[in-house]
Amino acid sequence: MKNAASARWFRRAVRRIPGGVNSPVRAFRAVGGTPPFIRRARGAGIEDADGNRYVDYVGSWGPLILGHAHPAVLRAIREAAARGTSYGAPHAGEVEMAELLAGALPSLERLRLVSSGTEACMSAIRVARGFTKRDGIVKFEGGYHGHADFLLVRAGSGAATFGVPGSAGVPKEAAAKTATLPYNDARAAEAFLRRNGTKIACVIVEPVAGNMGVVPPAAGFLETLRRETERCGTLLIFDEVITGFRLCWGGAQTLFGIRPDLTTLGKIVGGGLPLGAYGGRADVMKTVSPEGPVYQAGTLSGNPVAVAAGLAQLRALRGSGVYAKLDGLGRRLEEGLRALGLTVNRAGSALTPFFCDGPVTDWTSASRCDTKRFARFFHGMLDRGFYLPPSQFEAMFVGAAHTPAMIERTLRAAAEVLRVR
Ligand code: KE4
Repeated sequence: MKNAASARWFRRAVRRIPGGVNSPVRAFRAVGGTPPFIRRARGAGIEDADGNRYVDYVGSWGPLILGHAHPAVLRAIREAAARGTSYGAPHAGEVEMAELLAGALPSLERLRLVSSGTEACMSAIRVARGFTKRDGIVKFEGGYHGHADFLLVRAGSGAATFGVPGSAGVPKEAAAKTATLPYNDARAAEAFLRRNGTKIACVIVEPVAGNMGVVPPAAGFLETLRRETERCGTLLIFDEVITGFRLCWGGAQTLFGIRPDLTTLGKIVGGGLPLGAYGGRADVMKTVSPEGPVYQAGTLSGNPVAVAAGLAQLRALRGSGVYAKLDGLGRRLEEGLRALGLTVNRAGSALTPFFCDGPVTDWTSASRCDTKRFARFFHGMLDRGFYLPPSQFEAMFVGAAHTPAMIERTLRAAAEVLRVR
């Protein structure tokens, strides 16, 4: 693919923006090369500054389940923007959004709209700490919940100990209250909570992990977290920023029949504009300012244009039967890639081809992947017009704009790449 225009833009970008990007993964550091600068997108297709076209399996990292520039979403954005882009005051749309989210996820008795998944997770954890008056939190290796200090934490010396900073700039005190446990290890979680539970405000978990590549929950894992958190008065937070409205209308909590105390949302609920949400038990959310003592705020929280985009996408999703179509396309892609010798994990329309032998069930197994082979596969696919996430540890997303023919073309390209690289 010719990339002179993207290369020019990238050279300008790196002079003013760290890594030339506004979010690290976009810099292609994990796969090498120059990231295409995208100039337009529609449906399942994106086009870069050099006019190259791709079938897009990133979908802006999950939000665009109906595809890029969906007509209903664009219309809603145009109409909302014509009424003003932000009021900094309550408006009807945020009430309609709150009611729609609560209707889809019954655990969301009360909720707050924010502007990103990071804000949703950061706020939910502050609420859990305020409600329980405890400081400790538990996350899982390979789990990502945005970039709040206390979440950028690596496992300490032993996995079941409190954490150490996972990023420069995070004070060790901020990490010291965060324990990182192995994902899908129910026994480790049970043992840790039995020993430390009375100090733990919350356990935050991706009910289907998406940030080590897609890793579904092992049988009994989520049920153990629910039982053990209940036992010690710790709040269970389902981070459904990826899984919310991705796996099914009611998210992972509906699919697995588990009621968390708090849920975080993002991505799809904003229809491609900045919107997140957190919420859950009414008694817990009563602690949020101005009703209660836990402060959380945001200039653009519940932004009317973002809410309009999100409502349009969710209303187009609701009852559309699209999930059956997405599952079918995802299954065909999974089976086709597996037939080429790859390990593939899938949850609905989110899937990851892993370049490793054996199953991928947690961070330890995911981290054994051959990331150089993945990088070669990534570029082979990009050169053939298929835009995959530029990291082994991310999810591919199939959306409503993808077609069976696109999936077949993708599989033919993959077979060619895997034969030649
Ligand atoms: P944002 O702040 O990026 O909107 O959401 C943070 C977040 C929270 N929880 C989960 C489960 C998430 O996956 C994310 C963000 N996901 C990454 C990619 N896996 C976003 C892409 C990026 O960082 O550029």
